[in-house]
Amino acid sequence: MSSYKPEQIESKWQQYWQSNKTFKTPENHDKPKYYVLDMFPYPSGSGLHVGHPEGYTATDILARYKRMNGFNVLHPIGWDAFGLPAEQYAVKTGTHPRDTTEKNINRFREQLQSLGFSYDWDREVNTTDPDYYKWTQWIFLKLYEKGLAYEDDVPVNWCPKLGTVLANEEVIDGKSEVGGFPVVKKPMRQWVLKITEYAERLLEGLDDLDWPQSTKQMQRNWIGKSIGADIDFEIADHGEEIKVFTTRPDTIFGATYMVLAPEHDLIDTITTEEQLAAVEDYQEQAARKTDLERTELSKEKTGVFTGAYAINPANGKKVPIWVADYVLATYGTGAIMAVPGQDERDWEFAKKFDLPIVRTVQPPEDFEGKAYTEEGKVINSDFLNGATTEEAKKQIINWLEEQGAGKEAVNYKLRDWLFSRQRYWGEPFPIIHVDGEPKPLDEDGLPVTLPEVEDFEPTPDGNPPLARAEDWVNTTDPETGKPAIRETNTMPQWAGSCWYYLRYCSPDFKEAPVDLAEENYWMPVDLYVGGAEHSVLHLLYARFWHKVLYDCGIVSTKEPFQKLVHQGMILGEMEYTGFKKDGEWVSPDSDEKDLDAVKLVEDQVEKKGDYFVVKGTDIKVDSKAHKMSKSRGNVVNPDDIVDQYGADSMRLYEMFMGPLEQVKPWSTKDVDGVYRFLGRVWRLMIDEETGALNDSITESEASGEQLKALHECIQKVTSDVKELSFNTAISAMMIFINEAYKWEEHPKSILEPFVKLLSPFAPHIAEELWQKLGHEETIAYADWPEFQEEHLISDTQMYPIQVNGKMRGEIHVPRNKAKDKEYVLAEAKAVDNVAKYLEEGKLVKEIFVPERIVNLVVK
Ligand code: ANZ
Repeated sequence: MSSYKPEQIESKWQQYWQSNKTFKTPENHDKPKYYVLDMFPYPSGSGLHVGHPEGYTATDILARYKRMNGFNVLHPIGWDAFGLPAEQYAVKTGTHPRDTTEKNINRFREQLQSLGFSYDWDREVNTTDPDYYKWTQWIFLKLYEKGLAYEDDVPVNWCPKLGTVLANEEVIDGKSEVGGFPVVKKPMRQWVLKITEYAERLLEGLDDLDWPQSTKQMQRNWIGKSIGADIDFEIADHGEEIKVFTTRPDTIFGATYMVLAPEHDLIDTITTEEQLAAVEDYQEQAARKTDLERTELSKEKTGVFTGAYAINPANGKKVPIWVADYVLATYGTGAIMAVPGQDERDWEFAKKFDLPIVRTVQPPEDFEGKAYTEEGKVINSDFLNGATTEEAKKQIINWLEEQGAGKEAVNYKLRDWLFSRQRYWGEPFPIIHVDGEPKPLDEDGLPVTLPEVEDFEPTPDGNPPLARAEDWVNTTDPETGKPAIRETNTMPQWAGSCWYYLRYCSPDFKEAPVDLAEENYWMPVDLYVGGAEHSVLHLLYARFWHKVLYDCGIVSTKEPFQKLVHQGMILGEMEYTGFKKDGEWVSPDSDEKDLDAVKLVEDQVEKKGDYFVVKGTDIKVDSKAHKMSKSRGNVVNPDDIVDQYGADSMRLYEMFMGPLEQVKPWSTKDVDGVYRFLGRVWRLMIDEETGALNDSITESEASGEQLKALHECIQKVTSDVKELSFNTAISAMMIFINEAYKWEEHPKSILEPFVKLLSPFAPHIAEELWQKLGHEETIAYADWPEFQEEHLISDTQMYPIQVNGKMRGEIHVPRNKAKDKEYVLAEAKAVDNVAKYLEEGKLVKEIFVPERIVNLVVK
């Protein structure tokens, strides 16, 4: 019972923490706070994967470290549990998504508890719990009240044969992924959230956030702000105008034709009789393509003439109006002025349809390209000639404003957020329809709970599954008693994760999604850790809702997540492939043909320089780690690792693999390495036979050397934890333990601080050792060891001893004698290997450099 047996220690401490509620969040606000948050998991049917504990261990270390540093810590977890997999499983098996979800959550909870994470389990949230989604619905009502939620006919992917709407990913080359049936873009009534109204604030808010630069850049690109002008082109012999958005108003004299998106409203009114059939035919074809297919630069341009002309306001020239699908209905105004001289797509199009090309920027002499898209000197542009692009933009905008033909404009790529899904397993909308008009329910009508249905598929007429629950759908307006129909769409899975971090601040609050006093104290989140796959959507949607809640006075903070870190993906074990020719190993780079590939295991290869070779040879092998996947058979199950090595080893290993944010291959052999390290920690303190403290552990005073080793470790671990550099912190602890094994005595005053340093990483073994060292209280709130610089200075000074400039030995003198020339020289001369040379000749000179070196010159 005395050697290191994690299975006996770990469940004991997990039970202790649970029954003592060790990690209950303090209710008071009288200490500084630290809110450390994990992206809550979707409880899938396959349980935790090894990527989960990576981020979760990192945040747990911080949570524990901060508690030991006197902070009130909020470290919660919950479940993002609405979503498609549970619903698809229900369609297949008839099992209600609620049952599947509950089962999966129970499994996830057990797994997380078996890893010893210090969550406050009293604050668990579950997005599918009516007590939770009541508030998701409540926030929707706020959005509705503010005019930020509206119904619109949105083009969706409609598959008539399957009778359903499909996601973009489910459509391949205009056909359904399942069955290969034609899919068309069809406008359908949907709920949309006006995120575009917050585009500028979502952009500005990024500046002050401590987030990875790449993530901020992805958000900026997604929002896609462009500054330019809106310009009105009059349609010849027609009362109407075409409004275009352009980022290059300076090129207007080169606008030789115009293009409308195939969905543009004006097409019907301006197309001439002769062109009507061709235009309608073209519109139909365009409806079958995705935006990506339409705008790809390499795709052959297509289009059709409407028969109508517009007047270029700059020079009064008549230019033809075309319809082409490289212009998207959803960006800018859905129409462009085409400037083939300066725009590549317009160039391709003009060449194909033989439209005029006028350059308005002077290309350099050696320019051989087609459209010249850079800036430069303006040409062929009347009063703009000679100006730079920058100047010309200002001049033409002023001129257009004077003429009443245009104005400066800003455009965003960001689109309003399509917020409804034709699914069962999501939050119902708190909306009824009375006389065909949407009407929000009152707050006291919440939550609108999901009705029971037997069949989770959409109905044959394309309605969501909720339409089957007729008793639920047909209701009355609580205000007037009139018959009403409930909204049968549900919210997308993003909804619940837009505000869960707020619920944790006051999970039982009955008046609002969050108690403002608690929000005031806990928010913003000080550290948020989760996958980089959420760089755009989740993080943007949550920021949007947060800003709306700020405007409603529900929260006091403008941004939810102050610091963000993405953990790197964990790949499967390295896979090695050697190559043979006629039974002999050859390098994969060799010129030989028809090599036989041979799978090798780790023991058959070794690292040489930057690559791996067949063990005992210089012959290179291919080495590569792949994403973990069932089909590849390289999935590591965290449960197996915990069973075999214990949770502390699992935690320590995942932090030791390499920098948190890096992509890293798994290596079970290295798990064994950290397991052995923990075994060494254990045996340093515990007698293998009796299970009691070793005799070497004493109350005696620590030596200078011991203090130095400890304080080096404290300094390194403390600064590394602050920087989330956990792998190097663990190395520092390993160095300490190696040092400690050299000592005969182990003062408690040295070992206790070390156990504290270890505790955030490997909390179970730390609690056990802490107890054996004589403490009755948990280590979770012990004071973090304080680093004292003075101990770093060693209490001895080393002098290298040279004779005639050659190194002949070294001495260690006590610190208080280090500058004592006579003492040091006497000690130096007494070294056997030095004395030998002194005897052979005559000492003519003694060079003494204090605290550096001794050199004796002999003749
Ligand atoms: C004339 C022009 C001349 C343009 C030139 C570019 C270069 P960003 O920067 O992405 O905002 N555009 C506008 N609306 C469009 C739509 N609905 N579909 C496809 N293209 C559209 O791009 C703005 C530019 O993209 C606009 O400026 C317009 O072409 C085009 F030398 O107008 B430009």
